[in-house]
Amino acid sequence: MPLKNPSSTGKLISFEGSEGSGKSTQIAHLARHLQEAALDVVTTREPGGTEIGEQVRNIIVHNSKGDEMCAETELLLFAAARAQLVREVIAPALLSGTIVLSDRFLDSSTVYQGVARNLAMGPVHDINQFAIGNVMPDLTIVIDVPTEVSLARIRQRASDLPDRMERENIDFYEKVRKGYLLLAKSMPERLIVIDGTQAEAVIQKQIWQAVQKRLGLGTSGKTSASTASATAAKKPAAVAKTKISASIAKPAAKAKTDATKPGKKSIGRTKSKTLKR
Ligand code: ATM
Repeated sequence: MPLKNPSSTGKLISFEGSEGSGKSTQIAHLARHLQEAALDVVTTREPGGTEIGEQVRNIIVHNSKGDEMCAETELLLFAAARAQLVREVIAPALLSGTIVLSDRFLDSSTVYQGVARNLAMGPVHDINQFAIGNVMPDLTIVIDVPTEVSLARIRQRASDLPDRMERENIDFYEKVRKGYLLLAKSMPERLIVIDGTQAEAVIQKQIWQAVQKRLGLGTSGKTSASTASATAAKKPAAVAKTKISASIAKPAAKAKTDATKPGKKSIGRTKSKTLKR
C-alpha cells in the first residue's frame, strides 16, 4: 500500500542547501506564514525528526572518530533515519492535510553522498526510493550561498570547535553547491533556487510567493506576506556564477518523474568523512 494516497491532502516542502545557508531561519518564517493562513504545519529535520532518527543523527554527526565512517555507511544511515521519518511523521501528517516543512530530505543524499562523496548514483537513487516510498516533496526550496559565505557562517557558528571545522574542506562544499544547482536545473518543476545572500526579509518574501504560486497555499484567508518585504533592508548581492557542466543532470523530460536516477557525474571523489556541524 502506498504511503501517500489520494486522501493525503497535505503538502511536503523540503528545504535544501549548504550548511549556513539560512534554511532553519526561513523554515520558521514560512511556518509562521502558513499558520497565519490558518493551515496546519509540522516542521521536521533530517537526519532526525523521530527518536530513532535523532539517535542515527548522533551516530553520523557527532561521531568523534569521524574519519572511520565510510560513505556507504553514511548513505545507509541517512536513509534509515529518512525511512523512519516518512512513516512515523510525514505520511501521517500528509494524510491529515498538514503542511510538512522538512529541513533536508532525499536531495541531501543525492548531493552530499552521490555528488560530493562520489557514490554511484544508481544505488543512491534506489536506496533513497526505498526509504521514501512514494512520498516525494511537492516543492523543494534550495537556498544557495557562495561556498565562502557558507564556510564563513559555519566557522562562526562552530567557533568553539575549531578542530572539527578544520576538517571541512572547501572542495567538498563547492561540490555540494554545484550539485544542488545542477539538480535544480534538471528538475525545475520541483526545485527552486533562492539567492541566500539577499536580506532575510527578501528571501522570506520570495519563498512565500513561490509557495503560494506553486502550491496554491495561503492564497485565501489571512496571510502576512504583504508585510514580509517591509523590512527588507539591504540590496541583494548577486549569486556568484557557477559553471555547471553536463554532469549529473538528466534530460529535463526524464527528470520530471525522478530526481535521483543514475546519471553521469563529472565531479571527483573526496575523502570520506563524517559530517559535522
Ligand atoms: P544539518 O546541518 O542541515 O542538520 O545536516 C547535517 C549534515 O548532514 C549536513 N552536513 N554537513 N556538512 C548535511 C548532511 N546530510 C547528508 O550528508 N546527507 C543526507 O541525506 C542528509 C539528510 C544530511
